[in-house]
Amino acid sequence: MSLTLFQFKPMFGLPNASPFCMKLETYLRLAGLDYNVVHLRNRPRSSTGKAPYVEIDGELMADSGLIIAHLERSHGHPVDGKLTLAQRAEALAFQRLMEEHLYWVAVYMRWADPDTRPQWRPYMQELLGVPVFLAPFVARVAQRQVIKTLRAHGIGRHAPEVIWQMGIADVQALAHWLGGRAWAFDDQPTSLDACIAAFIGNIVRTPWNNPLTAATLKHTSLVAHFERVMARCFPELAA
Ligand SMILES: N[C@@H](CCC(=O)N[C@@H](CS)C(=O)NCC(=O)O)C(=O)O
Repeated sequence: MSLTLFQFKPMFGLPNASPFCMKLETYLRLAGLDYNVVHLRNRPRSSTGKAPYVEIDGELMADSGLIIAHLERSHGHPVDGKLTLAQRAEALAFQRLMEEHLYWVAVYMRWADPDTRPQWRPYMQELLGVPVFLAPFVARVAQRQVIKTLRAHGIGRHAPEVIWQMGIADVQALAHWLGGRAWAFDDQPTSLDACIAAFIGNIVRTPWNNPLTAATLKHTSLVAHFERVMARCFPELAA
């Protein structure tokens, strides 16, 4: 099988500043699948217009969750195969908590928080690959678009302190559920561990202060879990 992963370039000492890209790449490493990486310079050319996406034997496929499900099916369930139906249900519920709710608080943290917006600008410029003289203009347009999306989602209609509390509650639920366990289930990491590490890593490795990062750093078991996944899957980047 030939597999090419199209994703953003690494940032913040993380494999990826997109939790979805980091989740998928972590899964590929847990599964021991060979892949090439192409770093995106323009908007993703996937059917959804989002990253990550992959080309598998000439076929394009988008969405980290659908890609993982496809790879699990076609390779004999190398990562999640031992999970019971009840564990799969728990994994799906937490995946949705992170991807459909916590994600939007993280988007707010990175793109829209009026207190720290200027600090994100140089990273955004690097990520979007725009020339310096265009950066302020592109930053304004991109931020306006993100703020519109957050309002359309609904979360962006709340006051900042409410948005932070919503994200902090998600992280707290994850921390309480994981407790002191090394992995989400049993004695081996699964795709849920990839997802947790991708979201927690993207929150704790944010290089500026904000209430979500500060609260997450207090959950030392979650931070240790992220570092465990990094040491196992990305030793070249692990602290
Ligand atoms: N459900 C998708 C979500 C992917 C996603 O939202 N990717 C973001 C980066 S974190 C993206 O490509 N955004 C570009 C855009 O919305 O234009 C997945 O699991 O892959």
